[in-house]
Amino acid sequence: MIEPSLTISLLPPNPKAPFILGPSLAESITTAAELGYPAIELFPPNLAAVDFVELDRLLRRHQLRLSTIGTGGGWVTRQLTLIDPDPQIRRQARDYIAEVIERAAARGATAIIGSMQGRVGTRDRAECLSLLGEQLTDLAQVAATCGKSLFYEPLNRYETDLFNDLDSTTAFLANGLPSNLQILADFFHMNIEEADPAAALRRCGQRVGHVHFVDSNRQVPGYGHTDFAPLAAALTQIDYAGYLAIEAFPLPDPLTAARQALSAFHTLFPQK
Ligand code: LER
Ligand code: MN
Repeated sequence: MIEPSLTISLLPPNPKAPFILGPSLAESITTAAELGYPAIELFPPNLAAVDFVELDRLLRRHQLRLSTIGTGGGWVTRQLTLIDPDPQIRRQARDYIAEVIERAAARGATAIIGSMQGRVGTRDRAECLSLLGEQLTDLAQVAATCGKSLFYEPLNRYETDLFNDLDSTTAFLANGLPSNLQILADFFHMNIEEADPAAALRRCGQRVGHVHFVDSNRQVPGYGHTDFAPLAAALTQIDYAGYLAIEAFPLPDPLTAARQALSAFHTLFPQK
């Protein structure tokens, strides 16, 4: 089954960051449940910022699931990346993501690696890819021990020079990396990088593990110019059965954005 999930950031509110609700966990979870969302995606600045006892209590009380936890806080607040030239920083990045994987898995959720992948810049690309491959293999093993996948997200060219589209990411992962590494297809990045986003989804097939459901301008679906019907058809065709997480700017305001995204979701995937 394809289901929507609403992003909650625990960072101070910022209309330029692609998260709908936050920073109060209690208020955000209550709102997500009242609007009719079945799940949330959490973006914490770090793990100390998450009161997991409170999170579990709120999820239970509102019968919501945790779909995913983003690790980007490790980059935003500590500038940690998996391919940093300094082995100590690489180790800290790995340890942070490993802990997110375990905390997420304890709640049935999956961790996301987005901006913590880093950038090659002026360094040797082969060396950076080798570091990335080693780190992802290690972290995929941590996820496998918890019985979970690990989501790796290709980002547009302005955010990384590692992998920008689904084909190159698939080729990298298929070259000997663990099969529980799945791809997060973010429709905003895909709008910039893919010649034909629906065809790219179809080629990626079962490797698609998670989706960021967002319009061309990073607003919620319906506020940009993406044609979502072919994307929804492609997801159905590949038997996608995961979440569509609304990772978008909270515009014109968080509540309107959350309602609009849910309505766009139900139009594309009518309940049978
Ligand atoms: C994270 O999911 C993402 O899409 C990146 O652009 C970082 O914000
Ligand atoms: Mn994303």
